[in-house]
Amino acid sequence: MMAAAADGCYLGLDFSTQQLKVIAVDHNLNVIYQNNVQFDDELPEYKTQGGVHVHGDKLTVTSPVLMWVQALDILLEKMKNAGFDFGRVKALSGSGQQHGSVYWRAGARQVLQNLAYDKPLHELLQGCFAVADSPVWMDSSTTEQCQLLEKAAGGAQGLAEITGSRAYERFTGNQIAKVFKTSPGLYNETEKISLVSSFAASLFLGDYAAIDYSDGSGMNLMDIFAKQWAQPCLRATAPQLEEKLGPLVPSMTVLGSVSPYFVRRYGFSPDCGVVAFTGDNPGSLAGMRLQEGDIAVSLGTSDTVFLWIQDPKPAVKGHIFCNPVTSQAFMALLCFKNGSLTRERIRNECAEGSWEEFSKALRAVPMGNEGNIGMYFDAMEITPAAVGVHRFDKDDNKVEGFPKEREIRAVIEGQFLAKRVHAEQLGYKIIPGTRVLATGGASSNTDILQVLADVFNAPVFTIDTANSACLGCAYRARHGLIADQGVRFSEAVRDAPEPRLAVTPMPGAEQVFVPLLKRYAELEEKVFLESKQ
Ligand code: 5FX
Repeated sequence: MMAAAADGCYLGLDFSTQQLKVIAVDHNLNVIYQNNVQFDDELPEYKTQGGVHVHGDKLTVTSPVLMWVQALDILLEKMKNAGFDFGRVKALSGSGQQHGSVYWRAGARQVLQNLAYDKPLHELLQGCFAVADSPVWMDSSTTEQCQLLEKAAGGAQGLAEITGSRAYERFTGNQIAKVFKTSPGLYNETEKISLVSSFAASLFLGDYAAIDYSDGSGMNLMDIFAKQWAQPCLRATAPQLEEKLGPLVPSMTVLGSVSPYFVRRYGFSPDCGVVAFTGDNPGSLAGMRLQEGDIAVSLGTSDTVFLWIQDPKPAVKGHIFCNPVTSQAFMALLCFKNGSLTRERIRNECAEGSWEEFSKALRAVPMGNEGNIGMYFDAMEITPAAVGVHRFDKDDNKVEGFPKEREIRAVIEGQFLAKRVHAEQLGYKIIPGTRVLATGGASSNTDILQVLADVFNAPVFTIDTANSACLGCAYRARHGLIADQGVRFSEAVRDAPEPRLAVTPMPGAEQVFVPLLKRYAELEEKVFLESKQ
């Protein structure tokens, strides 16, 4: 029997690096169920550490694809045993770690379309993968392939202007090129290549699922503006690639209904829709309900920034992806390696290891740090590729050190100036109504958030993102069912919990930080060029 609309619920799944997660939300977007399967602990026979195998060269990193399939068997059994009513699920969607790839052997589609419901998926699909160990995002073994691809696309900037990113080792095209080069036999046996996201959608669909625009943007193979495969990139990667990749679709597409296997084995409704799966970062953008002008800043071991961008300018730093909740916009992703470890080092050296003392110092020195600027790249930074500590006085002279309180303000202001500078270089614009959404460890410190609000001249909200990709995909499942009626994602998720307002910018912040942003950009470029020599 069909569940009444008000009884309906939506599932979001996240095939992430270390675990498979599920969240169910009801019609009002309240979370009604969540569970997970940890790969290392619950599937020890695959002998992964953190969900992956790091190979002898330390550069090659893979995960067994059958482990992901078996994790889904376990998760659905857990849900069944907990009495979860699959018949209520009106639609499901999901996300996968970005960039990873799955190689389906010729004949696998037939198997997917004819799954016997009395057997678990991992038994049925055992012979379906030409490459048993899928390359994942942690792999960095494809430098040679990256160089060849950039050459074919007119250089790093040329490639970025087509695909949204310069060549990155972990991006799928370069991984596919390596499979073709090192195992041409396996490549030729492959009838279909999926991303982790579209592979997971294929399991539910009982057929090959299309790659969505947003996760497809993490491959170095897609023209993100034309929303088509970029032919020069395909040609430079491997033969017959377009056939193996199949079509690209908008991220909110309903791909079809769940396969009869799930109806008979678990009691899903035959009408339960499968909405295109996407990457975990796009999934998080949906979970945080980022809107035009918003920026999300995750303050963790490394700091990550997500942006909603209307008119992107791809660069050799950062990534532009198609936006997962509307085909009319883009998102950008920036990674900063020196995050909380650097903040903690300065806290230990300048505030006797105390966050309270650290906060006191932030309050004691006026915003703008009297024109002093610092860059603290303890480890080789990603954005920009530079290393070392670099301090400048108000006249841009290099200085050896700052007094302790100034050093504390310099590290926090420097980190946030960098985020705004690089965001704006990618085409991001702060507009009236812009919100900064802060997450991660340091987002519990209001004095740090005050600096963030001042540098962006925008209010800062805090948000819990522990499961944002998974939650975002439950929201996307709901939106997918009504997107073709012209309902926007933001309207579909209006009832979801709001982020909490933490701080607003101080009066005069913009006047202080506009000149500092300009100086920071120039000084950082100088540091970057010096680092290259
Ligand atoms: C993004 O480009 C990444 O490589 C990672 O954030 C993965 O998506 C993690 F799953």
